[in-house]
Amino acid sequence: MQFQLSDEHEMIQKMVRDFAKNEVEPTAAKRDETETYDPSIFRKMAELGLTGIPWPEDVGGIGSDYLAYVIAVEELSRVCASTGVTLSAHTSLASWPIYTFGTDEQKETYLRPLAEGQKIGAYALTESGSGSDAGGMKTTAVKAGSEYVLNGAKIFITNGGIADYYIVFAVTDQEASSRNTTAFIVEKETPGFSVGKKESKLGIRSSPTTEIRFEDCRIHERNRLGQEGEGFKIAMMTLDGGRNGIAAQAVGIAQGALDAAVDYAKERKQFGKPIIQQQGIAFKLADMATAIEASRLLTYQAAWLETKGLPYGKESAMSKLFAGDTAMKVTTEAVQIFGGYGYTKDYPVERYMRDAKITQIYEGTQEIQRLVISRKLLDM
Ligand code: COS
Repeated sequence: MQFQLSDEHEMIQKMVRDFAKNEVEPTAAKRDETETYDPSIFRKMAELGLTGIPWPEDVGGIGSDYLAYVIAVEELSRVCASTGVTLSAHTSLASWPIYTFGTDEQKETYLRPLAEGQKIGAYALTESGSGSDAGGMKTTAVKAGSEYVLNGAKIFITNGGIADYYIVFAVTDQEASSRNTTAFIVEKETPGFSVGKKESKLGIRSSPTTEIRFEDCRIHERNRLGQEGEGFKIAMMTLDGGRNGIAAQAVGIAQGALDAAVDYAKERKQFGKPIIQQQGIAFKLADMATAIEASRLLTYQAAWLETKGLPYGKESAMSKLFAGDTAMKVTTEAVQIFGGYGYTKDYPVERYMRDAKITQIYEGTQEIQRLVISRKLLDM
């Protein structure tokens, strides 16, 4: 066992930290306020190779691993959680299933441009009537010759509207159980595909979240991902890794809030001395730092397991559960340390607190993570 990052991981960490500081942080508050997605940031991430971190070079990636990927999401989220989730959904939710289940042709046609960052990816599972009960989806895909005709709508799609390719799950056999679901790669230009309502959100406001619709949307069978009926398993396996990306986002948000709180506590004086010299504040900071470190270790461990080809579903549910709760607690404490100033937009901690909340909800609520963990424990 060793707890040291390799030279390659340290190099990626430094590169993303510098990039985040210089290119992402300066506009983070403004983009949050105006709910604006900035495509130039994704383009710059592509130039640095961040859009294809874990994929081999022969499919357009940089040949690194899942640990490097979560480090990148963490460092981006430390200054801007919206940018963190843009990369996380693109990598874990869209590129991963193509890398894992795609044919050689699908990898060449879709994974390569995603990995190289010429295209953006998204994942479409949730519907208005099926959130936690993902198997209850109603979107259908009916076979017609060599095509499938998709009808229905998906909601809360991260990268909605900005994505070029969507991994879409639809019921292919309505007579069978709702599990009889199939996955498809849908291009945004496909007739019958459209982007619906854009959500106005509490946090991650510069990451677009939209509805997407399918009206007699014809998808050729060469764009079916995996086998017919294999979609629910693909959806679940994709989320196993995606959850660790969200854990990394939560670690980054919490670290960003702690950094701000430490700096503030060193400067701010009350009762004639810096507040950091007061035990109530110093101990709060100690608890925050300890919870963040534990979250980081869980997250890096799950990424390491995935890189080694070992089971990681339970561990990534644990990392998201613990890191998400930590992010919420730490950011709330950071606002408390800033006092009244923390409640204003003059400081970044209120943004961190708003951004943290979603890490307890998306890619499976904390309740779903407990379900996944307990089922693994009880072998159910
Ligand atoms: N990997 C591989 N296969 C999996 C799996 C996983 N992680 N999880 C479930 N499966 C398989 C099961 O093995 C089962 O296969 P069989 O039908 O061959 O036995 C099938 O999928 C159905 O599994 P299960 O019975 O556990 O399904 P449930 O309806 O009970 O749902 C939960 C399981 C609740 C865990 C699932 O619906 C879930 O994760 N919900 C949350 C969805 C979510 O995270 N949404 C956010 C979307 S992104 S913002």
